[in-house]
Amino acid sequence: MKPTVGFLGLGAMGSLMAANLARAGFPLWIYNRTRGKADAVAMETGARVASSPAELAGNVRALFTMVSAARALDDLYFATHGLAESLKPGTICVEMSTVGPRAVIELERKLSTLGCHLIDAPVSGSIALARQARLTVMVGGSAEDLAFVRPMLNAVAESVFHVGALGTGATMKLAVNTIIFGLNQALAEGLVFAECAGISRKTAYDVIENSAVAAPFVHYRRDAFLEKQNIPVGFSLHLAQKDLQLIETAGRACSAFLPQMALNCKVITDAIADGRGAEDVSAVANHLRKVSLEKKRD
Ligand code: NA7
Repeated sequence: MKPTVGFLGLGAMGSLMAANLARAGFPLWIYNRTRGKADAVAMETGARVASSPAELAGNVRALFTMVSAARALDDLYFATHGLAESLKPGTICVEMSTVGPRAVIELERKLSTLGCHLIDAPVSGSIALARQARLTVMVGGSAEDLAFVRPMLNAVAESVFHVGALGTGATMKLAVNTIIFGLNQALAEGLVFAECAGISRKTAYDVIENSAVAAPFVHYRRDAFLEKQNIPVGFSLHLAQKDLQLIETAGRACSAFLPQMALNCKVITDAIADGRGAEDVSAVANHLRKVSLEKKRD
């Protein structure tokens, strides 16, 4: 009999990951602040919906959190009827959001007083990869705790890396994201440069996608950059700014010199000030188009 697991945070990524855990045969309890999303996952998977994080905590051997920010994590654990009210000693808590190493280490300090174990296991990969259970997971924490949850991580991921001690998974995720934001910025810039010189956007993208820089990111962001209709926001500029601020803090803590990150942060902050915060990160290209047009008029 597989151990019963819990999953909290059923947003765009979390709902797909929880469904894959259920598909792999793990008895599953789920919780989401907005109940309707949990009911939808339950309809699809047969998972049991907890009425509070506390109810979920009392029923599981391991639990997974996938939320938008450290504040959300704090609410799930420590608000009234939060996880901390009924976590059993020995429960393994797996933190999969992008919250940075400081939040993870702070959380571990509190959970250790309850006799619970924490590992950080953020993910890299698109919504499509989450659906196909082909994410990459980077883990910080003890090898023993990882061994216990590895079959569960294998249910959502293609690759699971043990990076090192607690917090290193969270840091590694930020290192990957600083490259993602660099790629996003470079792609937007190359595209807008070509367009300003009179080359069609589609032609420019076709060339980039078949050139030496054709990383998987360039392929799966094609529709977003070519602005096809009805493409959902994959990753908002507000979320990108949150991640870049986490990268800045974590980089400063270890004296890493990150000039590309600083520039990407500035461009994204300018795009948000221009009213684009809720748009997809590919909207950086629209921001560059607008500034380029203004320069042309000057
Ligand atoms: P989404 O789709 O924006 O989902 C965010 C989830 O976080 C969603 O379940 C939210 O619940 C939950 N959330 C946000 N704030 C809170 C608070 N205060 N309390 C409880 N739950 C909360 O994000 P993704 O699934 O795409 O991504 C999640 C992580 O992966 C994130 O760290 C990214 O950086 C990468 P709601 O449904 O709004 O009630």
